[in-house]
Amino acid sequence: MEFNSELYFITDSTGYELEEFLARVEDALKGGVTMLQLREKQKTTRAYMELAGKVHQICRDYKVPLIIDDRVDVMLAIGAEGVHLGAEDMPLWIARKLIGPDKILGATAKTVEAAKSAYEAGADYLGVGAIFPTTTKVKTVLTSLETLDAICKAVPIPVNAIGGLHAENLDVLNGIDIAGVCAVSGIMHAESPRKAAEKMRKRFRGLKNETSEYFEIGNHGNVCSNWRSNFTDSSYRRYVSDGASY
Ligand code: TZP
Ligand code: MG
Repeated sequence: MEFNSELYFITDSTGYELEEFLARVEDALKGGVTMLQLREKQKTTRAYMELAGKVHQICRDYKVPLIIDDRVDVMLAIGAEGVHLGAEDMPLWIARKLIGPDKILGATAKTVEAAKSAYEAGADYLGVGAIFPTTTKVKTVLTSLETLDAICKAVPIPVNAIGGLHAENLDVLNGIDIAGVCAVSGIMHAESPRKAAEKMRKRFRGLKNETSEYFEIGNHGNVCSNWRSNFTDSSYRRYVSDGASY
């Protein structure tokens, strides 16, 4: 499955009525979000599934893949495009067995060793952070830019930076071979999620100052359409010309 992690919006429904939450999600998609993660920590399985189904419908309208945080069962039940797992969730290799080769498997990694293990266990992309302190409820520690850079160099799958990121502070990521940036509050709680997303994507693109030329192929054939890395191993890279890949 193809994905583009350039602007990865991670939702937080805490404190919003359903309608307002869904309206904010859609507004963000209008602003150019390329990938969306539904992240729910308090909901029952039933409530998580119901919300995921609604968000999935909106994502489909914008052709944006929906990734479910933590829960392989919820992802499979609603037919979402992928699942994101951390160190306390189901082991990645088991998740990969359950979801098959075509679903997107994301993993959190905070060290080079964890990044390599996640790649070897079947992850298609990594979320690395927190880069800046975050106001979002999460068990995390700060990850240095040096570690982020080392992770990008250590694995041939796309790496996204996460944690306290918004349009105004992306410059620190300059020169690091990330595929994209993740944001919860920078988009979710912005006065205008659409404008926040637009600005963040524009800034990220400015930072990268490049267009897509390569598809990188993860362990399982899931491809990231916006990213090119320093890896030259041809088993991971297909050159893309005129929309055709070979
Ligand atoms: N993992 C590391 S930091 C973080 C997660 C889930 C939260 C990011 O939220 P925000 O609001 O973009 O800082
Ligand atoms: Mg998790």
